[in-house]
Amino acid sequence: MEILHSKLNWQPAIKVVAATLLAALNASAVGQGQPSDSTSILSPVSTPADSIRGLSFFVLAITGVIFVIVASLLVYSAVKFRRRRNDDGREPPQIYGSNQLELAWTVIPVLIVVVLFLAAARIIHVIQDARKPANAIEVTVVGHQFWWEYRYPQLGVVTANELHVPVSDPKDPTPTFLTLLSADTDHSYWVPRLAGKTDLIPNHPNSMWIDPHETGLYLGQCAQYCGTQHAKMLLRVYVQSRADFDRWVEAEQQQSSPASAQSDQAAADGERVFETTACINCHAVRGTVANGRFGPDLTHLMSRDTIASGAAPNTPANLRLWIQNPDAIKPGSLMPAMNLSDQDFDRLTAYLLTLH
Ligand code: HEC
Ligand SMILES: [Cu+2]
Repeated sequence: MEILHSKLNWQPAIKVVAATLLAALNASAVGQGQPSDSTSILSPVSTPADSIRGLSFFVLAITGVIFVIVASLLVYSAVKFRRRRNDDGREPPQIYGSNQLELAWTVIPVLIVVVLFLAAARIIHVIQDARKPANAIEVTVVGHQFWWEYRYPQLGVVTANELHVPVSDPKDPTPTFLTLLSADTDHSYWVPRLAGKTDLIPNHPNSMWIDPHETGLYLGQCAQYCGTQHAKMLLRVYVQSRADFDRWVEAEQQQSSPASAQSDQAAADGERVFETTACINCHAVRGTVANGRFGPDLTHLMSRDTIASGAAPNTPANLRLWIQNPDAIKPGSLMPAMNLSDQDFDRLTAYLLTLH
């Protein structure tokens, strides 16, 4: 009894819960506070996402009208024909076989379903049967547990986790067509402001396209449970002006100059450690003996803002932590902790920092 009476003050607790919920909503809607970070399906910047939003509103409007009509009739009947105190208990008159009524409630729903079907079929056609213009950018996306590989076959560029595409001017569209493959299990590509979800399935190439008409960073997430670190398999799409994109491509096409050619002794030592340990079995650095494909291509590691598929910002401290103990950032990631000396980790980090 005493406990019941000692008045628990719930107000602060409720405030904390509300604030947390709001913060979570906010974070998912606007990322780091910039509108372009938003992942809201309600603010599309690309034709497929735009068509999907239009279709959703159309379906919502029709079903909304049906809901309002049915709910009003229901409430009206429940109130009007409720049992009253002076009720004589007799059944109301039973009416059978009204052809008009039967026809109406068969034909009208059939028509509604046909309209919804045609509207959806039209959008599916617009998105899936879009023709690829000659100047489209082509990217092959390979889903891995738990990161994204991006290959630009026309441009000779290979990178990871951060997709760069040019903005597409509606007057002179330069869309990007993605071929979706998987190296292991099912993943799903979903950047809500750019397009709907498409799965990456082993041995079954899928495709999708985007034509973002605003520059900015658009975020997404692997949308198909693919293992322990599925939640840290984040998507980052950088939509750039054509000039910025071309500059990025040109930089990515370069081989990085060997660290041994630079004056930094630690980096040169780190390069030797890198090339004599298992790193090279899983990672590629173009122009060196490292040509593994199990992990991300590291040729231009430092051109990326994040490491480990968006799990951490790409800072020297995070890089060192990552190679020493990947599980500290991404428990269950498929990169093993390498068990080297502290000095070797310092050297390796110095080397990685030269991979511009
Ligand atoms: C058994 C294969 C394997 C070995 C060996 C390995 N890695 Fe990795 N590495 C991976 C995988 C897989 C990832 C991606 C992990 C993820 O994001 O889930 C990765 C990610 C990385 C990243 C982050 C890249 C990015 O852009 O996100 C760096 C840096 C890296 N490894 C460096 C190294 C270094 C240095 C060594 C050697 C000391 C090494 N790795 C050894 C498989 C390996
Ligand atoms: Cu995945």
